[in-house]
Amino acid sequence: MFRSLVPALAGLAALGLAGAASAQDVKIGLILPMTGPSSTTGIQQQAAAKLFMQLNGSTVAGKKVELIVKDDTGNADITKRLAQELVVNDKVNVLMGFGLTPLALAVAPIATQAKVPQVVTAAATAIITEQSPYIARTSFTLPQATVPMAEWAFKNGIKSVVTLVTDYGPGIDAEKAFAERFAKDGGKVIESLRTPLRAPDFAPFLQRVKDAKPDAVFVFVPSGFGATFMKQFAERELDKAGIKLIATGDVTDDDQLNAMGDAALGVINTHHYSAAHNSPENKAFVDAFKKANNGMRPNFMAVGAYDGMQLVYKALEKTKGNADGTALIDAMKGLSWTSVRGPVTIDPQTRDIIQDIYIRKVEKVDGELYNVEFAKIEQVKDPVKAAKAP
Ligand code: VNL
Repeated sequence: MFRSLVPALAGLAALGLAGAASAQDVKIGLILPMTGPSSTTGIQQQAAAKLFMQLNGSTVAGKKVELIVKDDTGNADITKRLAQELVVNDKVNVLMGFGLTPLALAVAPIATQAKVPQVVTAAATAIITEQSPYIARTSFTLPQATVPMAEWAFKNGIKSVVTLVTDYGPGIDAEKAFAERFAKDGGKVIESLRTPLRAPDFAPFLQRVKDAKPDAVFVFVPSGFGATFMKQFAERELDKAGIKLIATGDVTDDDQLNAMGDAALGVINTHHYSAAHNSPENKAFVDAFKKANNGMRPNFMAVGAYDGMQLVYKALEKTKGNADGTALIDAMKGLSWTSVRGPVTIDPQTRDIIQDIYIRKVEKVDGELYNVEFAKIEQVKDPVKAAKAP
């Protein structure tokens, strides 16, 4: 099969058809859940990657950049097959995307074996970047976003908490990071609840929270599930029972926040990006994104993909257009830029992103709900890896 291709390729080369385009092009295989339960992540990330190319051009360091988008539907077996096909058939120089942790993990061995950089723009379990030396991440880690929430909670009079997280990698990271930090400060997690990833019904869990009577419930659900959660939270009237809601910004996701209604008002949460972030770069980004996408507001997923593209472009500039996988991942280490979220750096040791984490409160601004930033912790590294560092 392989041998029979050789004469055909030689024939094409003789005609001047093969080689020319592929030697010049840099191909990015963007694998996302465009359909299925996490489709909002795919839709946001694809829109952002395309916008980046619209605004920055499709040529960098003399190379033409080609984006190939594939829908894995959120199924890790499909992600893996698509990554293999993109590497073997399309000869992509970069694999990008990965909407959920299991999807990112499924591709790590392929990145290692093929020596192709895997830029993780969404998935956020801390261990992901440790699964291959070819992984770099432009999203965040759950411990990075969660520790500041635990710190803020204790300082602001919350002494007992029930944690409620989605039962897989990022949720377990959030549960653990919250409990450790909160206990260290003197707080008490009185119950740790985990909800299923698929088709979650939060009602019975919220009833258990209500019965436990904590000062607050700390919640993580992945992007796309916040609205369902908030509806059930409001129905159970936990607020009227005096139980505060605190969360990572995945819950008060910009993609759905406006649809959540007044139940979300006042929720304190911590994250790395808000569409309301006050900077000229972000204002221009939000305007351009809305304009290109029928008014859709960008969320933190969009920004992860926008910065994923930024990272590849910056790495190509640094290598002067050399798209060799090892050269590219090496070039990514230590890169810094002003993201629409604020200043960021790819940690040269861990290949995770170092960024500001903001404490925000859901407020109405000009009739729309936003996560309004009121404090920030500067240049936060993933605390799990920072604790392990020599
Ligand atoms: C993950 C983490 C996915 C945070 C998310 O939304 C999120 C993950 C889809 O690592 O699977 O908000």
